[in-house]
Amino acid sequence: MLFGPSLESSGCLLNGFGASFDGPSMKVLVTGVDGYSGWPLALHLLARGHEVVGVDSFVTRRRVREVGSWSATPIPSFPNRQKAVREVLGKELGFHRGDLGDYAFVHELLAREKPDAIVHLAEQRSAPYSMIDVHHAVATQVENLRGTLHLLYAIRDTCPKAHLVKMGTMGEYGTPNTDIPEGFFEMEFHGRKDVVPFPRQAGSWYHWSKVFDSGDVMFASKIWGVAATDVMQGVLYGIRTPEITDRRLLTRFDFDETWGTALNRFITQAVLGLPITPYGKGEQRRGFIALEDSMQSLRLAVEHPAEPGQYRVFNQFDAAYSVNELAEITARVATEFGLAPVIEHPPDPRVEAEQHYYNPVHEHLLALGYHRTRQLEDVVREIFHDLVHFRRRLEAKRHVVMPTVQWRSVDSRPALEARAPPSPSASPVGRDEPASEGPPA
Ligand code: USQ
Repeated sequence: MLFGPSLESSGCLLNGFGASFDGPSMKVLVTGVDGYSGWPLALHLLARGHEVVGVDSFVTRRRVREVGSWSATPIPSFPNRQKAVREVLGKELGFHRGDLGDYAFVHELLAREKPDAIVHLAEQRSAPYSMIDVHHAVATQVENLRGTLHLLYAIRDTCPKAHLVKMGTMGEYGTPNTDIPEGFFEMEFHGRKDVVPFPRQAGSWYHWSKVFDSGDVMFASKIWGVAATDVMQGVLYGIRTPEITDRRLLTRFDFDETWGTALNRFITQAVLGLPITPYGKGEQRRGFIALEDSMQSLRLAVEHPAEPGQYRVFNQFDAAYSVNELAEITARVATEFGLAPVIEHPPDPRVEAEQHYYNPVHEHLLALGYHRTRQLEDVVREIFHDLVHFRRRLEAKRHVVMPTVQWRSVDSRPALEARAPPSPSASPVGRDEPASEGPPA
């Protein structure tokens, strides 16, 4: 493994945020650095003493606008984000604006930066977005696979020792009526045994793109010796990490039906006085992990790299909850904020089991020293606290919260476009104006 110059030895000292890494400092390329988890990951790795270079095309900003929404937290332009990192953390965050769909860009990026590790988060991440119509399905699969393949080829040709940490999803496995191992299991068939990838049964075009991606990374590892960690992450929730000590360092927080994840949406619904919406029976169980603990997990993967030619899989979540349980916790905490939420069960717009067995194994990260630091209810309280502050930004977009994208029926594009516009009185005013939410000029 190649290591970049130590930031501490070059005089770039930690600023009191988190413990520094006692191994050699690494140079980490974070693709999707402008996103919900890319941004706090960059902050976390910088605080640990690593050198971080980010890359992003700002496509998430554009696509959230496409569905008529925005982040609850106002997001500064990227140059202003870098400036805030400099002023608050005393660190330099490198950055390249570009699209992983452009192979010349990816090749030049990796040839120039020669990172020790690449954390690949730059993918279309929304299942509902991928289910809108044929164009969104194709864009999701083409872009996600193309970006990963471009990275794999560029790693082979420019930095073959780099460790690729690729963001996958627990949703690749679906909800089989057996325990779910971490990537591989021993299969016996007609009297013969082998260790093989556990079957994937994804539940959206988006989740299938992740399955195909995993196959590509596993294959590149086999033929070229790429060191790879494939992270099967559960559903994220949360708004803060320890490095987010200043308003300018906030990460984005999506809450609309297309981009928001379940718990983040439930809390938004409670703040807005909308019904909390566990779909169908609400007994769908998923693995969940707080944003802060996801950062810890990704950092552990970076600091304990896979071996050349090794393809390893981490099931990255803390605990499984049903969406009913999340709704109940949300409703309980909401009352502490003087809210009176109601829970409703709209018909499930997705095609998924609404009651099922769910017991995935998650041991690999624990073996690397992972420990849960955030309890669900504390994070729920923290999100409420922040969202009450950003309430006007939520109010302005209340019409994009309830579900319209349907998995089983006709294209959902007309339903999305027919959503009522916000009433004039709900328009945002004052300090939460979203003027800075666009890409930099
Ligand atoms: N759900 C509700 N009500 C809602 C929203 C969601 O009951 O208002 C349910 C869904 O039907 C689903 C569960 O909550 O059963 C999770 O849905 P989600 O929207 O929070 O998460 P999902 O679409 O699965 O995707 C999210 C991220 C994706 C990541 C995935 C991890 O958007 O990037 O890969 O979580 S996992 O779910 O483990 O596959």
